[in-house]
Amino acid sequence: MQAKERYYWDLTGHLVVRNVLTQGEIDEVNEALEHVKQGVREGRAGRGSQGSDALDGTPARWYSGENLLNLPKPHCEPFRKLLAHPQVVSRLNVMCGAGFRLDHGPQFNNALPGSEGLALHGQGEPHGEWVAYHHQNGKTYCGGVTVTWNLTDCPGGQGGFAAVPGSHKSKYRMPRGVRMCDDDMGTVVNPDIRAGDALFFMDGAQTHGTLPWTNSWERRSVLYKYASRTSCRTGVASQISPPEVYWDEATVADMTDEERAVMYGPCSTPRSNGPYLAVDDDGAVRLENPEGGR
Ligand SMILES: O=C(O)CCC(=O)C(=O)O
Repeated sequence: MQAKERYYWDLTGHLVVRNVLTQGEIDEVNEALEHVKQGVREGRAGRGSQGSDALDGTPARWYSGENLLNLPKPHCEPFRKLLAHPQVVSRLNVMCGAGFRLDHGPQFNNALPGSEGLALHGQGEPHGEWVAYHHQNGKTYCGGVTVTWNLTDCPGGQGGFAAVPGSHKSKYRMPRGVRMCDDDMGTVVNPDIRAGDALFFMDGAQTHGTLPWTNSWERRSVLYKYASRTSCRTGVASQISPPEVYWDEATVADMTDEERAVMYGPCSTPRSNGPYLAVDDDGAVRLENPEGGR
């Protein structure tokens, strides 16, 4: 990662790297996407725009079938090639620190002309330490970074990814007009991104979302949701997080519910039914949500 890229990233919270894919590579991904088009679903009307006139449009369209990394060969191959692409590795090593990993995705956005936007979100509202950004002693760290591969042009100001540069350092609540993009005070940018460019953004730390797609062609963007080695962006992973799996049956056998609550494997549990502990006024440790993790 070049020093000037690092400067831009730290300052704004996102970065567009130009011409990462050749036309041949773009064609390869587009061809693979043709095989999953039947899995693209329209969301509920108004779900993304949340009543904002500025974000209004026809329902958003995301792919929701088999994981793109798990498609039958050869269709999974272009998506696997992007996963640990050298241009990604060299930057995520700086952005997230060594040992970053794919947390979820890849997700395919297939907006059609007139597709609605997505209300702005992120910027720590509520603060999520698992995706937060900080910098100290000349190093930056971000818990959650998304890399978006763009297979069609997204000209600036015509819809698609939008963000509030610098919002990852803001100390104040995002005003509703910014969230809804109907009174954004000029804070929202919709960067110019071309087919073959890779977009990196602080997914969670930076305020971001989507503006309605006003182009005459469809949007084809594939989003890879990475996390640093010490972050988890999704909740309890049912296969690997339970104490009996992360440790083993014998170690956690006969533990109290409170003891068991601290034996889970890594998970962010922000929106999941994970176990949380509290200390009563009399000093006793108890489960805040006795059904958590069950
Ligand atoms: O690329 C976009 O349209 C933004 C997607 C987004 O807001 C997200 O992935 O959280």
